[in-house]
Amino acid sequence: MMSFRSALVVATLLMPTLVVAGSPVKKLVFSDPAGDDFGPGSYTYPTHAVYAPGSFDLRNVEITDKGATIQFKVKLGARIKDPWNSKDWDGNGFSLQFVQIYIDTDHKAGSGFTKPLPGLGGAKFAADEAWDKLVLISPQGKTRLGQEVKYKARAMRKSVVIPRKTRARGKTLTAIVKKSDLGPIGANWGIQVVVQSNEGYPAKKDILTRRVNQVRGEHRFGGGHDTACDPHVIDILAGKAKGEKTEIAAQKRTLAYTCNKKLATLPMIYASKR
Ligand SMILES: [Ca+2]
Ligand SMILES: [Ca+2]
Repeated sequence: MMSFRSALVVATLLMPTLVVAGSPVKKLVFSDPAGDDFGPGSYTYPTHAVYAPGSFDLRNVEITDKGATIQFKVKLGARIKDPWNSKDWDGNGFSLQFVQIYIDTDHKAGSGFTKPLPGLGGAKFAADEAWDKLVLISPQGKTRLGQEVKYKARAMRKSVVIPRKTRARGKTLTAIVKKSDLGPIGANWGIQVVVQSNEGYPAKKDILTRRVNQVRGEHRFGGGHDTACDPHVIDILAGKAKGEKTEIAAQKRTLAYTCNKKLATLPMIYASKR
């Protein structure tokens, strides 16, 4: 029989494991393959020269605990430029991209939102993968971004996190979020990262996103549908989000849609299940 003393030793040895399993983590990393910046498989970039190949091709996402802040780094397939001089509109040093990071913090059905932010066309999250927090990495200044969310997504506004700082360097966008706005990084968090394009003159109910039409235009994506029944997302995380080629097929499957019948699904990728 185990003595009280040795039982205590066993309990002490077990404890750190239990604590680690439920503890916050320092860092989460997700990757995405190259060349799948085409939504469900058919989308094409707008024709204007500013939309350089790879500009919306998601490659890598790093979420890092920095103490009082959480840092989000999103790497794309092309150098990030500022062709529309964002300084003129109180922007963040880039023009074209708009990245939305959806986080399921509790993995509970009925907790969170299954609809994405307005402007992603026909797309949903599964009921048990509803999002609780959304970090917006936009070239728009905080005031404009805050107003858009307040007026067009009133019910979601308390779950939307606007970073303290957003900047671009090389192929990478970096956003710094207050930890008090988000909480520590959970080992069981589910993540989805949607790459869209910043549209300063969006359709009435859309939040700063560029539409996808059937035929592409100078500033419209093509290969979708002229009503917003198609998912207005250019690249997303899919499969296990390790950057493997098979994730391209997984993305096509999950974004498959039929207008007025079946919405595209934005999957959550759970860090603990990869
Ligand atoms: Ca990609
Ligand atoms: Ca992808």
